Order: sequence, then C-alpha cells, then structure tokens
Amino acid sequence: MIKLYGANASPFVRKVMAVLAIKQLPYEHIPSMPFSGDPELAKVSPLSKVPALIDGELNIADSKVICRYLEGAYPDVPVYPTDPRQRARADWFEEYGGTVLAESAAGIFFQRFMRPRVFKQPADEEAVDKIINKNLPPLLDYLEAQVPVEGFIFGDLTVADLALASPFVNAGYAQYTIDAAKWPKFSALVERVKAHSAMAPLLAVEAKAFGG
Ligand SMILES: N[C@@H](CCC(=O)N[C@@H](CS)C(=O)NCC(=O)O)C(=O)O
Repeated sequence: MIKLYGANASPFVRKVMAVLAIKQLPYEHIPSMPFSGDPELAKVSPLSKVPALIDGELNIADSKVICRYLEGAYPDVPVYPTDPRQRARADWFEEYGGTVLAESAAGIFFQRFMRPRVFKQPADEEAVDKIINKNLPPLLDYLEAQVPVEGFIFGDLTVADLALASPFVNAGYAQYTIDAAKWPKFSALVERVKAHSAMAPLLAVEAKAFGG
C-alpha cells in the first residue's frame, strides 16, 4: 500500500492527500513533523521536508513530484488537464501556489498559529500586516483575473485548484480570510475547493486535530 509521510496541516501534504482521494487510492498516512529532526522522515525525504511517498520500491519526496507520479502511475481519474496548453497553465498555477502563495500563507500561519502554540511567543503582527496588506494583494489581483466565476479552473477539480487553495486553509487557521469584496472570484474558488468531496473530509480531520 502507498505510504504518505507528512503532517496534515502542511499545504503540500493536503494537496497530495486530496489527489489520493480524487484518484480513490488507499494509502497509509504516517504522521511526520518537519522541523523536528525526525530521523524516520530524513530516511524517506532527503531534505526532511513533507510530503514524502513510498509506493512499493519507489520512494519520492516533494508534492509536485508526487502528484506527477500519481498521475502517471494511476491515470484513471486525472488530476491534471490533458491538453498541453491547459496542462502548462495548470503547472504554472501549481508553481504559483507552492511558492509565493505558500510563502505568504506560511508567514501568517507561523506568526499567528505556530508562535503562540508551539513557541509560546506572541505573533509579530507587523510582519503579518505586511504580508496581508502588501505582499498578498498583488498576488490575489493576478489570480482574480485568472479564475472562473463558477466551477474549477479547468472544469473539474485539478491540482491547479488544490495548489492555489491549500495555502489559504493554513492562513484561515490564523484568522485570515480573503476579502470577498475585493477578490470575489478567487475567494469563491477557494471555498468551492474546501467544500469538494476530496477536500472536505481532510479539513474535518484537521479541525478535530486543532480542536475545532
Ligand atoms: N516544494 C516542496 C515544499 C515542501 C515544504 O516546504 N514542506 C514544508 C512543510 S509545509 C516542510 O517540510 N518544511 C520543512 C523544512 O523546510 O525544513 C513540496 O512541494 O513538497
């Protein structure tokens, strides 16, 4: 059986879990915390980052690598568009979600969620304010112009939607919500992704873990 290493609260792990759910692939989740010096994680993930995956003899790390492997090995229910141009756009959105969006969301999450809970320190609200009011708005302006009013970016849910929405689940745990008056299309897309049958059960598990 496939083994997935990672913490539920990682936007990258959540993306892979949603892909496994869409593809209806059974897997064993092995909880692994990054930044903890876990030697078991280092064995399966050379950079000690999550997620990592084992499927038989294969051991790989990085959510993009994992999602591409799953698409190639288990193609019955696709999670990327097949048209090359649409596929290139999906890859771009996955890159965008996994870099600038994930960094911004991680910044808010670290300050308001991790610092008080894990490090027993107050959040640096100045840093949060900079992310929310300076860094994020141009990123959201761009996305607002890219996403549809209804449905998902390529019709059915793909990794592109997951990669763009997943960081905002983390930001949500840190009391950040996308301003629907400024970014109505993108904020609605994020809500549709969260409500999707592949994502909602994952969020329910997270809510329990976080006492929600
Ligand atoms: N590009 C990687 C990023 C993974 C990543 O940065 N994961 C974070 C948790 S959300 C991590 O493990 N960080 C630990 C570290 O940077 O040492 C992917 O897509 O999987």
